[in-house]
Amino acid sequence: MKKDFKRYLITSALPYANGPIHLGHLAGVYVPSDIYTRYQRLRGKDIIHICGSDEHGIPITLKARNEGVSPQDIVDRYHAINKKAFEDFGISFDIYSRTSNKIHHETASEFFKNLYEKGEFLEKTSEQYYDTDTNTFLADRYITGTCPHCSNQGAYGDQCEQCGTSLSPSDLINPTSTISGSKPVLKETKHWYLPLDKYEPWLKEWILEEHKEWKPNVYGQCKSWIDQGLHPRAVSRDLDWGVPVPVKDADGKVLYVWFDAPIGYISATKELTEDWEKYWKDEDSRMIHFIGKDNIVFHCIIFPAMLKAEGSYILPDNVPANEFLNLENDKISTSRNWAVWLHEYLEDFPEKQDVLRYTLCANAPENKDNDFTWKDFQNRNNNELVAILGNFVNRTLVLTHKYFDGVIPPATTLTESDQKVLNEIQTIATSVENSLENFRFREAIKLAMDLARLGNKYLADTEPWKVIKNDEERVKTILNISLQITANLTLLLEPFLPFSMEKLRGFINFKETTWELLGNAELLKEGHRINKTSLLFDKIEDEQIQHQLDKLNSTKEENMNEAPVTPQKPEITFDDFTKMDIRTATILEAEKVPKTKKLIKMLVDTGIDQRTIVSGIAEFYDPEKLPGQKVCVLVNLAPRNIKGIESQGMILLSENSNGQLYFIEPGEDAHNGAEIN
Ligand code: B3M
Ligand code: ZN
Repeated sequence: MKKDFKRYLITSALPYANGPIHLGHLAGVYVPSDIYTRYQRLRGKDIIHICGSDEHGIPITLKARNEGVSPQDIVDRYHAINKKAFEDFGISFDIYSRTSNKIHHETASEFFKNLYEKGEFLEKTSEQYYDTDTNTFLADRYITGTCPHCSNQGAYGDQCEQCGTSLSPSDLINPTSTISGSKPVLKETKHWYLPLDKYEPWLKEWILEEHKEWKPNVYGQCKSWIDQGLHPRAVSRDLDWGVPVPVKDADGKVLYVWFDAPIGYISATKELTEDWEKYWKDEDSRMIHFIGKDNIVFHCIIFPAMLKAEGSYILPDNVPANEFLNLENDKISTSRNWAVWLHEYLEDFPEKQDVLRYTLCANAPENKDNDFTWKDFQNRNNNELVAILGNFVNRTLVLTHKYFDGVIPPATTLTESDQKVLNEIQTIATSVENSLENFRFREAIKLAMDLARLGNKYLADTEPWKVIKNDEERVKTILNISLQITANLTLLLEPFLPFSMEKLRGFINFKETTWELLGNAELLKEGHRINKTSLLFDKIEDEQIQHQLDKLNSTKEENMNEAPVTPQKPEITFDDFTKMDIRTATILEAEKVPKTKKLIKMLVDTGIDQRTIVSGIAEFYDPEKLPGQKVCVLVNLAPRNIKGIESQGMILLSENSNGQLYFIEPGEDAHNGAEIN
């Protein structure tokens, strides 16, 4: 942060109101944004946290069509569900608005009109895919086909979810209408385009020069977009759901959802406060967008270009986007029901919101995709929350009741090590602050737990339960210090574990929630009375974890039974088959192809020769572990150039129902070059 800002404007990505929220959403966006906001609030900052439902776009209309209900029915349903889920998990937005609101339609409409009148748009008629069965233009997710980059057959018209490339419908090979399954035709239509190319020099300067402090994953994605060259981007769609394009001759056209959704942050602020302009238009305001990695380009390039074109708004100062969270080693997927839905979690673990918040933060996908496992969840709870934090607090409070009737004893004489422990509180607090200011939430929560570790160690070192037998004065001091640590914990952990800290404040009868008090060794005064206590956390048993794993396993089985089987290909002769020369081979060397997500380059011993083969398996195999792996290779396939490397043959792979690829493995003792028939 370069300057001292007067106020903070925090936005969290507006989730589409087409389905419930799962723990991937929570980990990637809302737990970090909530921790950050709560922390700044404790510091007394002027801060607002904005969110709401994204209720436009094809994700909504598709869902409505699939269910045979209206888009409004869909957004009403999921807006209510998601709003409640966020509340249940203590995600403390100042407003959870929605983009179907009147105020949003007006704001987005005005924004568009403003740019239109300034001549900021290009107006262009072009041919686009059209579904004649349903009379619909096929944009974005209304159209699927094969990705030209990775050959994924289910790529969407706006993005390939397998390789992450952003696409337009004309990039797709074999395009098909998602609505009717028919082959689309081309038809002329007019749209408005934001000339991103015009903003390229400015974006280069603003991001690549002035925001080198952005997280490497964010900066890197922006750089790669800018380096590839920016092009005008359509900001309208032929659709009957959304904000109508507010100019003449625009019947049947609405604003592209990614044009209106970020304006939703502005409309929600307007709805929240009459004073909205001071957050959006004053250079002393610091805007921070919390998002997942698939939203980076929209928040770092397109929305800033829109704001710049408008001219009176501030720009985001940081966009701490996270990577994705996987679940038990597999991509979270709504369609495959491979997810943990927040409302279901709360049914199984009532009042354990903080355990999930804790696990998701401690294991957040900050710099790379990460995996959530139920085992890790159990370990974090049992070995950290129960064994460290809960244990320390419980011992302190129980002993205070037992020896001093629940009244804070005086700290009479401090030893040197007592003083050291007290000083350490401030040191820990400062390091937590530093991590939070830099959006390093995993580090922050680990450091914050160090205070509980410190307390535990202090009790273990001083052993008040033994000392009580012959030196009650000393025990008074020990417990006084332990109680001060406990009170400090309620402040330090409040952003991370708000439910438990509220409970703990109740136990110790302490009301302060001011960050500046951290480090204070007299938060609880001598003579102050604490309340009755109970356990702060309790153990999660193996059976509870097994129950979750069983649920996921039954999902997996259902998916397996439902996995679509492609129809049989046209008949071939035996001769056709024998033309293929497939051999047993062994991988000798393997390395990732730079600047690709999926490709691994291998040196393979086919028994005939040693040759180079490139294969799209980097998501499933670690190159370091590949040497020695036996594989089957189609050796007489004509060489192909893949990312500038000549690939001489093809390794045979099978795919499971989750899209995971596996080597087809020859028998253990098959020698290199053995034919496979
Ligand atoms: N609804 C996309 C998403 O949920 C989108 C975010 C909008 S933020 C302005 O991934
Ligand atoms: Zn792809």
